[in-house]
Amino acid sequence: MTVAEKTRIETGDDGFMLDRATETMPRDKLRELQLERLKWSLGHACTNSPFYAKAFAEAGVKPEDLKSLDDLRRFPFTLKTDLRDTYPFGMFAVPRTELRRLHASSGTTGKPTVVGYTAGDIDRWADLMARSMASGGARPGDVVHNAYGYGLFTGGLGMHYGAERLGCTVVPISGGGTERQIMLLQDFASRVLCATPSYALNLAESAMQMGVDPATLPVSCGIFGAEPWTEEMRAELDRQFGIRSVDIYGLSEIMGPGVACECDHAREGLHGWEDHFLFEIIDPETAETLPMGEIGELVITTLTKEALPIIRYRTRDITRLTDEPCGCGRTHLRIERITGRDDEMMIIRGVNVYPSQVEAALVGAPGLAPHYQIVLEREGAMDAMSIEVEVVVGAAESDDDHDRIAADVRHRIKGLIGVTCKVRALPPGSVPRSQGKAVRVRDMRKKS
Ligand code: DLL
Repeated sequence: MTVAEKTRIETGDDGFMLDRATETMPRDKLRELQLERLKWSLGHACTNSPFYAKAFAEAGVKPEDLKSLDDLRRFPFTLKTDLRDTYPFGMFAVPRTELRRLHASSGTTGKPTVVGYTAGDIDRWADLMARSMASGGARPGDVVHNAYGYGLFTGGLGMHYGAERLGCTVVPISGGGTERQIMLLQDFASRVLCATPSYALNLAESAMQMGVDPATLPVSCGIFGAEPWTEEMRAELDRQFGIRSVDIYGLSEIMGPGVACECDHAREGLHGWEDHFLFEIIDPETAETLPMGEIGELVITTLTKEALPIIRYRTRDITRLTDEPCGCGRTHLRIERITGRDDEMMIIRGVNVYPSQVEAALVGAPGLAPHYQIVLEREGAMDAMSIEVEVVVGAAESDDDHDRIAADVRHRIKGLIGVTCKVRALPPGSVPRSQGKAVRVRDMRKKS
């Protein structure tokens, strides 16, 4: 099928959808489709992946035991360590010669997590990315400036194939070379900017340093994700660029970007594409499945992946689901903006704190630039958090000014999160800028 044939444009009263029939499928039909595909996925995993054959046997379950979607609870979880333990190809369910592409997560230490795709997997991924981008406001014919990193990271190529499938013109710029990016954004008249939110912020700042107001750039749609970010950060990015930005979610173990994406209509939660994935929320402590609407850990099962079917993957991402109808007309459930990963949660004087809560308290505060880092230290037997913020140019002349701004931030954090912490207000440009996924936390506990 050609790109033009694939890029089926359907418009209606409620706007633009790439695949209206699927995106607005009644929920009972969607569940029927999920059940049929889930049976296939469990059977495929059990027959073709020795890892799953063993895992199912140990849990005493067979694919035939699944009669309803609820029966999935009887099947075992998959953990990130399972992918590491079977490095590199141990979980794949197709012969190596069927793999058309490999990606890998960077990982801070040791071996990366390797994922693989058949030609069919890459094709479906492009479809889902095109669907996500269309839902987020991209249109065929747009120039898409793709500043997600290319390479083993799924962001760059995932977006790239999706944008081409949608019928856009892709600028495969990747991350870095920030000043050049501003020039090309202007010269190529890119309407869509794809980047991590922290890198998008870096781009806006560089534009200003070059004397270019980011609001005058031709961009009107931002497709931002790959890291946690807040409504406050969205407001900041939308204001600086003069755009409407949407949140896109995904993870390499499940596919890459495009597992879920907000619609630019509501921007209230990310539509999780239920024709290809099954979403659950569990209690991260007990691993019990929680009802719709409860906050917990997101667990995802692939329904159509050939090379690497994944059953009940514990993402460690904390969020909640809703199947309330969305104003855009799409029927696929929505995943609330991810608060953070459960392994990023800090316990500060007995209070659970996610970096995103700190971001929400900081971004938009008077005199502050939207750049920050959290430093974790050990104070006796307790963890202590200090926050490095940055003042905007002209906001602080003297040490007293810096102290006043720091005291104000300390007060905001205490009021909004309920913890007392040290705050250092640093001169403009002091906090490291992101080229991709931002490093928000500097953990000094092991070193001190
Ligand atoms: O980050 C895939 C991606 C690329 C998503 C581009 C969106 C855009 P990984 O490198 O495997 O894949 O990292 C996946 O990043 O489990 C979350 O913890 C986090 N993450 C991804 N998107 C979001 C988001 C890509 N929108 C991990 N909000 C996930 C919050 C996100 N966290």
